[in-house]
Amino acid sequence: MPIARPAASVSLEGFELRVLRIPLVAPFTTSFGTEEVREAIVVRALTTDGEGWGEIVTAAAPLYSSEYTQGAWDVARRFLVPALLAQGTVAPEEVSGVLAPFVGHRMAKAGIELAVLDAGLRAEGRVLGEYLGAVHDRVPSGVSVGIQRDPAALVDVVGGYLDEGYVRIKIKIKPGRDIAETAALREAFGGIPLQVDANSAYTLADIDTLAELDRFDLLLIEQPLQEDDIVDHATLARALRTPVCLDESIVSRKAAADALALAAASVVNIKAGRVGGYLEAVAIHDLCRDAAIPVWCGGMLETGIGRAANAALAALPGFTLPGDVSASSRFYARDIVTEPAVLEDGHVRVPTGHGIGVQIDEIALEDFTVARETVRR
Ligand code: OSB
Ligand code: MG
Repeated sequence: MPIARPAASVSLEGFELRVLRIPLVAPFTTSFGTEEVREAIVVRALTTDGEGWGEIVTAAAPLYSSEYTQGAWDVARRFLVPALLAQGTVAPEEVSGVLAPFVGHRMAKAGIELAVLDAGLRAEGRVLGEYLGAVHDRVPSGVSVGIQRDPAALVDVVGGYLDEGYVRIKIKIKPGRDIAETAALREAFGGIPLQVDANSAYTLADIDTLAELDRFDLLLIEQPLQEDDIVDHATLARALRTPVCLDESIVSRKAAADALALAAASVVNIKAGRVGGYLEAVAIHDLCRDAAIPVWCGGMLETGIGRAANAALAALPGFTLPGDVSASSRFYARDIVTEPAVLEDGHVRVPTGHGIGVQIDEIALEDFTVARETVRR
């Protein structure tokens, strides 16, 4: 369902941008590298009716996608923020149109749009989940597990998450760190809901290895090939029994429609940052729902800001698979919101406060800030 009732327009006075560096509880290793610190940009929209918060989910280096923190910082302060401030008054639903002339930079746009949306909803006393069309008050929580030293270490780490109550395990894989890892988890934990994420580490030349995964009854394999390999993903999908899910490739509703038309994916991971915002994410949810394609909510190691908004998004009816919507403690010993998301019976609550529904811990925010700039009208 498209957004039923638009949010209030806001009269913009400025935007505060901050780069944060928040230590992770443990290094997070994927096929493209290891992160020990989360570098994120927090956006504070300053309006005549109060503030709104958003998060730009870029990482320090352009390894997952072409976006990265310093690039997002530059495009935000030089182009995106000035374009919005030039409007003066803007409705949250108008933000993407105002920013559309600037090509790409979807994560930067998404974080700014969320700040404006949060400001508009808070000013009206409305809740993000209800605004987006949420139909659940809590969502099942899956966990994304990085590549470990060896399969035995992976079994240990996954065992800990299962003990905590996570209802679905996703492991990162790459060539040479795939079959033995998956086999070890099946051996140790039997038929748990399990999926793998390759972050583009394979090519069609690896089709035999990828077909070996078929014997493990995985929920899905996420993004085995490159971002622009839509036709190759379709070829691979025909050769595998394991459902192919796309992450990196789905950068917009157009990309989603094209992937579905080519049968390149039978499941879609939706990340608001990757697609340019929560409204675009809802549009992709809607088109996948119409096409009977299950979706789930991906994550980008969000702080409590993005984590709250992701829980709201994941509560829409088409999100029929558990998402990477984990507790704050999965990544952080200390978060920047006053009530970080916790795991309750394998689920995370959809916030019910106004806007994104969480309050900023200004002391933590200050402690993690490494750069800041305020751009005013
Ligand atoms: O591919 O889903 C991914 C984190 C950073 C970049 C890409 C990905 C991920 C994750 C973590 O898998 C998901 C989370 O935030 O829990
Ligand atoms: Mg992924």
